[in-house]
Amino acid sequence: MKYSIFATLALAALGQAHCIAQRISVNGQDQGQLNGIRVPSSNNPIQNVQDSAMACNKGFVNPVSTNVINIPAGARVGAWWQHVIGGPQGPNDRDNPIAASHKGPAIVYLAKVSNAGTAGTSGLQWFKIAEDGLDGSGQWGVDRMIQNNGWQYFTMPSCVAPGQYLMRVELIALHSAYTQGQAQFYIACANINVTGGGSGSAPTVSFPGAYQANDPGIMLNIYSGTPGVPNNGGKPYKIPGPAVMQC
Ligand SMILES: *[C@@H]1O[C@H](CO)[C@@H](O)[C@H](O)[C@H]1NC(C)=O
Ligand SMILES: [Cu+2]
Repeated sequence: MKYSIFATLALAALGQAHCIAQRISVNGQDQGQLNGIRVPSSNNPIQNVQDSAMACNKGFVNPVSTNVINIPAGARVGAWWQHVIGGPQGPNDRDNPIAASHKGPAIVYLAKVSNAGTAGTSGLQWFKIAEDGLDGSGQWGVDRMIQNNGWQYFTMPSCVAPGQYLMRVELIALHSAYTQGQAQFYIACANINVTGGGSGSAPTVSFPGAYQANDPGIMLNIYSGTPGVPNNGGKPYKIPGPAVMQC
């Protein structure tokens, strides 16, 4: 039964068309592979919004980096996503940095901690510092990450209070999100020290807790309009979570 073998392999390949955040850049300076970031060893997404791994993922590469990356407030920051740790999975990997089917937003949160290198990830209060959803041309945050060769770029708000934080970078893939529980959450947390900055504030949330399985930005059919066009039927997309910090 050659056909069924091929079909099974194809499905398995699709099922693994995921990604892992593994590198941070600050104002164009690459901070190095696995440095200052808690990187999961599996590229499988989290799908249960109540999973404790919604904070910072789980199953980290060993040893986990305890280095802390200095980030000036106002800096242009990047998080590098690739299909597997190290980059593409083999030559001509069409699913690097992630399968193009995986449309959805790119989001960043911070949580204040006393020691970013060693802080635990439960019970933290997270505020949102950046989000990139669906634009008027039908492009998603994930599309922009792919166009930037895996870099999710954002700005560290100029008014963030100086000090140490966990920085939670997140992509949400919505291609199957028309079924509850099928949105895919890709998450990693970096250990950072914000320098400069100010005294800005923003609403905080918990992970898990901030998202519900039936949130309008988590359970929806992004193919609800023109068949095959993942633009949410031309309607605005509501990015999940609280409002972004404003300075
Ligand atoms: C954070 O930055 C401040 C200001 O530059 C510095 O004094 C402090 O040592 C840094 N902390 C860490 C953990 O890097
Ligand atoms: Cu996937």
